[in-house]
This record gives sequence, C-alpha cells and structure tokens, in this order.
Amino acid sequence: MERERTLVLLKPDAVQRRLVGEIIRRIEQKNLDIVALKMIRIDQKLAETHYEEHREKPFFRELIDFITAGPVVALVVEGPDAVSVVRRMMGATNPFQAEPGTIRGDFGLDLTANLIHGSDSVESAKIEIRRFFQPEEILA
Ligand code: D4T
Repeated sequence: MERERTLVLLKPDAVQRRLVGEIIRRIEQKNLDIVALKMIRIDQKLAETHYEEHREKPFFRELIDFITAGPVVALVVEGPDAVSVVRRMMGATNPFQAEPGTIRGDFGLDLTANLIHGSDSVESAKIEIRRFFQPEEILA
C-alpha cells in the first residue's frame, strides 16, 4: 500500500456537537498518523475556493454559509491508502445512506451538516493540504 496524506475537516457541526474527540479517536484507533492539526475559522474566500466544483449547484450558498458558520478542526492524516481509508470511515455523503459503523452513519442526519470532509483523491489531497496548511505546520 502507498503511504498517502489526506486533508480532513471536522465541520462546524462536529465541533458544536462535541464530536471532535470521538472522530479523532476513531482516526487514531485506526492507527493512522495525525501529522498536522489546528482549529480555524474558514472565511468566505477559502470556503468558495474549497467548494468551487459546486458553485453552480443549488445547495452552494447553503454549503458556504454552513462551513463558515463556526470553527472547524483541520487535520492532515497519513497512512497506507489514507485517502480511501478515511473516505470509507466517513461513510456516504448522504447520512441517510451512510452505513452504521461509519462516522456519518453513526452520527449524521443532515446532508449539509455531515460532520466531516476528507479529500477524494491523492491529487486533490495535495491541493487541499496546501490550501489549509503552511509546510512548516506539518510534521516532517
Ligand atoms: P465533502 O466535500 O464535504 O467532503 O463531501 P463529499 O465529498 O462527501 O461530498 P460532495 O463533494 O459531493 O459534497 C460536498 C458537500 O456538499 C454538501 N451537499 C451535498 C449538500 O449540502 N447538499 C447536497 O445535495 C449534496 C449532494 C455535502 C457535502
């Protein structure tokens, strides 16, 4: 398995619902490495860049309002096949379809407030990690 890095965001609903510890516990329990971590506020500009691919979707405004509404916890997670391992731990985007045992399956009931973001490919992970972290914020 290739060692990969992926960007994880614990969205404002995860912070508000005090699920940060639970979600980080699952990442650690899986034996993935956390190589960077910080709590930030996503501003309008960063939110629109991050969700650029959804600009024309009907839910774009709602998504931007949601992700900028409160602090998020950003992490860089590393390990074998980390991108797809984290995606599988997250569960389906739609929490009604997310399997029990996944983060969204266990804790989510809302399509927009779906607790967690994880990069969807190694290429987008590289771009997203650069978007959220300075190189010196990430463990060598
Ligand atoms: P993110 O990007 O936040 O990790 O989510 P996913 O990768 O799992 O899902 P996505 O890019 O398809 O959707 C981005 C974001 O938009 C929200 N959303 C999605 C929404 O509010 N309404 C909708 O109808 C859809 C499809 C949820 C995640």
